[in-house]
Amino acid sequence: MNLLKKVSLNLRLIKLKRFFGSLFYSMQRDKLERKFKDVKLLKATKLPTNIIRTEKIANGGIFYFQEEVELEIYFITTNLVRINWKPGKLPVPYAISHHNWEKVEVDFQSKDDNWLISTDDLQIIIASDGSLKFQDAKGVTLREELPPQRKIKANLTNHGWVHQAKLRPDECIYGLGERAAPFNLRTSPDNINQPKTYRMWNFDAGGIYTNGTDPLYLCIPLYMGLHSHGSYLIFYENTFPANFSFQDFAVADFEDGALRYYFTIGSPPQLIQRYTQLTGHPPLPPRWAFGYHQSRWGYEKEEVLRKVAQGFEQYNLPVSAIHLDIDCMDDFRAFTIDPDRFPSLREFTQEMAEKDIKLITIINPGVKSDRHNKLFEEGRAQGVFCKQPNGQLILAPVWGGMCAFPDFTDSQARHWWSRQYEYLLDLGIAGFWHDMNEPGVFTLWGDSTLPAYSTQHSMEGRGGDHREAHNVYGLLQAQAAYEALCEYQPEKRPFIVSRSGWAGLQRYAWTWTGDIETSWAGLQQTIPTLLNLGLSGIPYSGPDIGGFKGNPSPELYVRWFQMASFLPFFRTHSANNAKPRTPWGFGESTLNIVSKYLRLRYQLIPYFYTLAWQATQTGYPPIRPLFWADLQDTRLWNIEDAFLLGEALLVYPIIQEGKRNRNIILPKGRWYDFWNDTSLAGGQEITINAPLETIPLLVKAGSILPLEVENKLILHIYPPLEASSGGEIYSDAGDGYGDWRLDKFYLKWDEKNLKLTHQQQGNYPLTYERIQLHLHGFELHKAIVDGKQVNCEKNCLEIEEFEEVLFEGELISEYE
Ligand code: NBV
Repeated sequence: MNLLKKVSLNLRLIKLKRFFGSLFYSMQRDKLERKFKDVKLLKATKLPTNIIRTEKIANGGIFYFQEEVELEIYFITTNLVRINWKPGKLPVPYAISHHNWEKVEVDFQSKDDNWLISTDDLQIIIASDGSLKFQDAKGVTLREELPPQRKIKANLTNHGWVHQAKLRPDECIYGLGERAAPFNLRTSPDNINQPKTYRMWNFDAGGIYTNGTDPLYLCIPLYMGLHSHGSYLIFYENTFPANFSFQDFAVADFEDGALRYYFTIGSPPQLIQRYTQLTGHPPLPPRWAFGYHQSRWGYEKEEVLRKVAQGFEQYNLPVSAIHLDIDCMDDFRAFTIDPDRFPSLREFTQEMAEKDIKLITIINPGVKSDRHNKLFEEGRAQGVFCKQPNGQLILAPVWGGMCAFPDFTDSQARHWWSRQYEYLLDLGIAGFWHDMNEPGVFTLWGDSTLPAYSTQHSMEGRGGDHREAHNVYGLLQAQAAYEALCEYQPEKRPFIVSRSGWAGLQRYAWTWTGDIETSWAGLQQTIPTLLNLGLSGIPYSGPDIGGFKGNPSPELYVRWFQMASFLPFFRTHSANNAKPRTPWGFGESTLNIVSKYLRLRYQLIPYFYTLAWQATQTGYPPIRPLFWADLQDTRLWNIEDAFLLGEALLVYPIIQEGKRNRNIILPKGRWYDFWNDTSLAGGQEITINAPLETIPLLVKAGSILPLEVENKLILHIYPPLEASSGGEIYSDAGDGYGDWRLDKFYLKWDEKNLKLTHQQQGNYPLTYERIQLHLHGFELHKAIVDGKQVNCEKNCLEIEEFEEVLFEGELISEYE
């Protein structure tokens, strides 16, 4: 039999095996679920009736209603409150990273028929029927909640809660984690691509998804409401499946658990800041992570990877990481490397390290159940896998056939899993890419995950089924990996990418937007998906450049690449049946364009890195919606085809085939066209040219944009519209936890001249040989650096460290 025939026969056999595995599993799952599913029908929904007693407690109060319903209000700070309606199983606090809050002065009084509980910043009016009104310090109502409904089953057990709030006509809704939906999640009746209900149930889209697919891999029961009276954020600390919808009312319908939520008011940046104070700030990633990542499902052997790396060398293109998909595993067994295809991985990682390329490997949570699989035998002996109520293992098919699944809600299982990373770290693997961790399994029908009722979890010892554990499965796997990397490589910062997750994932991992379809619609969907992830506290994400399944046209690839060069996670990836996708794979003219953006991205790394440092302090995502720049301009509330990168850059990608210009709305202030310095008045709507080689990119007046070119730091200075502005650059060794420095810059008008002052904090030495100052929108006549006149040419001057520079000249004031 010739090789081709043999391969195709093998493939068919594998497919057949998979088919029968999935069939068997789907049938067995249904049988199990029939046995354990609580089929007693919903009997009634009950509302709290009257308040029969109240109790003042530290930081808040408790309201006892008839019908055995209890409401606890607890102020965590003066503007962040935790509300808990009972009864209902309290959550294991997986999302919460900060527990020791200070005492808050709370005022507690009855007023007419209502109760009022307040701090200096936030007041809550509790009516005797259980409806709540949230007001700011001035008494402006920001949210009105209806009395929550408690769902009761025929056996009188609790069955979760339905929570509703009135939405204002102009109110926009954002968040919910990862969604293939419009940026504003409020249902608009005429948008057919919009889900009417958003499900909270992490879901493996199974190789492809498009606009309107819901749910996706990473759901977070959090949303932000923005309307003409202000904005607020609500985060439900409940991991059970739920349905959310936003028509006239915001409805959150949970299948079980207590109705427990955190609520805060303020501007969107303040909301993110408070939410990430509660659930954790993202740690600083290693600096190389902001470089370019090349990936493909189908890099089958060492030689193929070597060729890819050589391609980057040959075309003189920078690359920071190459990802190894499931092709690198030995018989799809977790934490193994195929010895035939990667015979000397240790030497290979070293060879790549010499070229400054890191290798990242995929990790799937399923452990192949096979007596010859050491990991499986060890895990079984230690009792770390998920079980059925009768103690038997839950097995489900993934790549390697029937697999057992570590119960990451058990700290011992996490610890056991953590230990497994050491082997690959020791081989020189620099980071890990967690896939299929919803967890996703192969089914022929029904939900493609573990049985919801019959899979038992530890939930840190207190017990629970998969309905409760499912949404935190990926989060806790990421925690195990993060802790492993901290332990085994304390001198390095972890780099983990996780497809699934929940509130708090930002503490451990990046994510990517999974198997987005290769199409213009897929490109367009990426922006709202990333914006909503950012507003859900997840700052680091990006799409498969070009889409996962299918082959992008050169034009689609160029436009996708251009956009992605301004996104935190900058990675090309594709399915195994797509053509190999590299910057040089589309011909010379595409290569010329793409390499220009690749280089620009590397120049922008000091800017990305500074944004990352800022995220460690504030939780702000690098990618932000346009309203971040001016909340008062309601036109910006629905913009979903553009984004801000930090404070300084505004990116208006081209997301339609054949388009060579596009309409843009500029937030207030003044903006400069990055490519030609044209100065544009904020607030206006204009058309901007975008030939194939150009992505519309604008810089805000007053910015100091740091670019790194070889050993030079170029500060691009855009004069402020107001009297002054400022900027900062964070730097350190790029990895580890050593010295750092923060260079702060201030720009100030001194009549017609512009003054730049510089202050340094921290001890890390400046590693650049030279600093170039490049002025835009200003005709430079003379520059005086720390009292001495310095040569300047074409609006540029080169200096070393400085404290103060006076730029004499004139603002080029006319603008379009
Ligand atoms: O491991 C294969 C793929 C991976 O390339 C992709 O990025 C993941 O989202 N993985 C999904 C599993 C197979 C999907 C059909």
